[in-house]
Amino acid sequence: MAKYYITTAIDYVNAKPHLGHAYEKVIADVLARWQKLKGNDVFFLTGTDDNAQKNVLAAKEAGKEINRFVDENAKCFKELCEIYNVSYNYFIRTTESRHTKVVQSIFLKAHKTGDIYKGKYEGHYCVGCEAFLTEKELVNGKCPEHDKKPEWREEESYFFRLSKYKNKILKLVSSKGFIIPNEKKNEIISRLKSDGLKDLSVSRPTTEWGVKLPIDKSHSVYIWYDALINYISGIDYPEKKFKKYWPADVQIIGKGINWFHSVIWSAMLYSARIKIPKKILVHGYLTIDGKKISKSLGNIIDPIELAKNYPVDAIRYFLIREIPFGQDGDFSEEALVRRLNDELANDMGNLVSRTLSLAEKNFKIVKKQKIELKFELKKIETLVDNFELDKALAEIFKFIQSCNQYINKNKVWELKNKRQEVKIYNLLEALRIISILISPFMPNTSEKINKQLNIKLGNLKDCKFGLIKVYKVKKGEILFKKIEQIEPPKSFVKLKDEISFEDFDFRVAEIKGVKDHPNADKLYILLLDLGKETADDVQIVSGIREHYKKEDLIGKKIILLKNLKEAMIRGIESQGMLLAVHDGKNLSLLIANKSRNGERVFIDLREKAKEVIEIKDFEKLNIVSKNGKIIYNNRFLRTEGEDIKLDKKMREGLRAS
Ligand code: ME8
Repeated sequence: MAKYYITTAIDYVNAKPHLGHAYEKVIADVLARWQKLKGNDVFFLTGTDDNAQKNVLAAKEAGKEINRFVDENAKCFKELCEIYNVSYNYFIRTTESRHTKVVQSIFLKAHKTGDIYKGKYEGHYCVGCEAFLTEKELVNGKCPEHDKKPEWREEESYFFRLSKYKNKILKLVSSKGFIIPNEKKNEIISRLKSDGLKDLSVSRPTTEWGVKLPIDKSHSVYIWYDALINYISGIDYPEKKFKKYWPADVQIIGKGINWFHSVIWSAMLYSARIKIPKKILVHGYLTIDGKKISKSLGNIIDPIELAKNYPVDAIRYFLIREIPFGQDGDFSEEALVRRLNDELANDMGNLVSRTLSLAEKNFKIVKKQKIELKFELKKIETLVDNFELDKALAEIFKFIQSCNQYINKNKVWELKNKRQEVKIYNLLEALRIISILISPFMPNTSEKINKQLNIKLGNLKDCKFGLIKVYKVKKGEILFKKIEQIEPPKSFVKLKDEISFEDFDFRVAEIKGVKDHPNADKLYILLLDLGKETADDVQIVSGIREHYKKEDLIGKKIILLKNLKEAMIRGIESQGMLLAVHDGKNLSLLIANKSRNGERVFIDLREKAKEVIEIKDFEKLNIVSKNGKIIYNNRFLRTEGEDIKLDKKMREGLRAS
């Protein structure tokens, strides 16, 4: 019995899981179950990346204490595994002390070898990637993965001598079969050749969250250095389990994190004198209308919700069958329903149902020597071993279709006695074999077929005709119910507003001057002082003339949406808009009289705002008044020194506009 150690990436818990996460875990599960079918001793590790800074930011945004926040989200990832039948052996969380200890010991090892030194780092940091990006990696100044402008960071840091391993890594990644598929291998080789390998900053001068640096308690370990180590801490490095299972046979990851695994992880292992994993298996992304499904892009599909609407096996089948391994694949409910109806309900469901109906009419079906059906086991095995899982499924379904043709061609339902029994025995054996072959892909369905056949699931070596001597079957429920094409799609696709509060640049602005608009009697032209940062005064056109006298406005510190696209309003340029609430009759400005001119208005986060906002974006933002104060998502809008208030007494719950 050979050992087989398989891992997935560990997921950030800054949000709940999305279908992309489910996709990766299902791939890993299919491979793990396939190896078990072969009789191998499998260890399957998955888990969560708890220590990331972006988890901290997300907790703040949600107004939750960080430990509670990561616990709650990690629970959802575990739940995802349960619902999707992901047969992991251990679910690692990087907040576990066993992990912390291993991270610190690997860091100390590298330090001892002379692979760690202190320096200073400056560069573009993308919190989405949790990585510094080079100028070259930016597209129009933005991170292409998250479509966001990175922050500029300058900080003291400990460095890992990644550069020292350049030649070793180049040789490793060029070796056959280390990175699969080939095009992902070539990407790494060409990046290594064109950019070389610079030393890597592996600490951050913060102790807010994460693993403390064992040599300097004022720093914590850089998230990727920390997270990658889960693959060995999850099997108790350096103890018995580690000795048994390491090196990993396959490490499955998405294409965006190939560099971290093929290059950085390998160098870390070289430095610690630990063996390198055998394979890095890189899958593509699940997309919607060609766009990567991700929290940052906001086009989330909640896999747990999805599984309430469709059988989990149908989703597993769809994910594997639809997407050629290594490529991106689009998810749509229509495509899922089509495959469910055509391939699962029609082809497979009908075969099972027809065969069982025929067989159930007989008290028992006894072994017959005449074998009339065939399938390509070797081919299927080779396809799975080459990770061409979509093709392997297609091959299994070819066998299913051939069985359906066999029933039709021979009109089995019309045959009598022995002639019919031969055919039914052939079909029952085919179903038994099919149930084995599909078991890694659709474990629930395989179990249902076995139950009807009244047998136990076999191993891969049992995929041959003539093993069962007597069948006494009992027809069960149909495997897959057809689903009417749904129009419009069900509501599980949660398109979050494309825009979030942090994209809005709200500033405190002092009213310096007020003029009547020459062409409109409800409008004022306001001159605003935004403090030192904005040298010139900002001019806006505003419809508050009916509600405020000019002299009452001078000196008020109002809230300005500064990055609103400039507009011409009745011939006068307006460079933003002020916030107010209006109940249909009265209007009150939002004010912050104690704040500095130009000060940013925020909830908790103070990330940079978007370059330009469209008015339609602003209309999606639900900022409302409550007790004279202003809230967004149950949180008070504020500046550094005060909460934003209403200038006049107004009715509750008015929306800022
Ligand atoms: O990258 N389709 O976490 P993560 C398919 N914590 N796969 C996707 C995907 C999509 N739309 N979006 C993400 C991290 N993934 C790190 C990993 S490992 C030591 C640390 C994949 O939650 C992604 O490529 O952003 C990765 O393999 C996994 O889901 C977790 O992504």
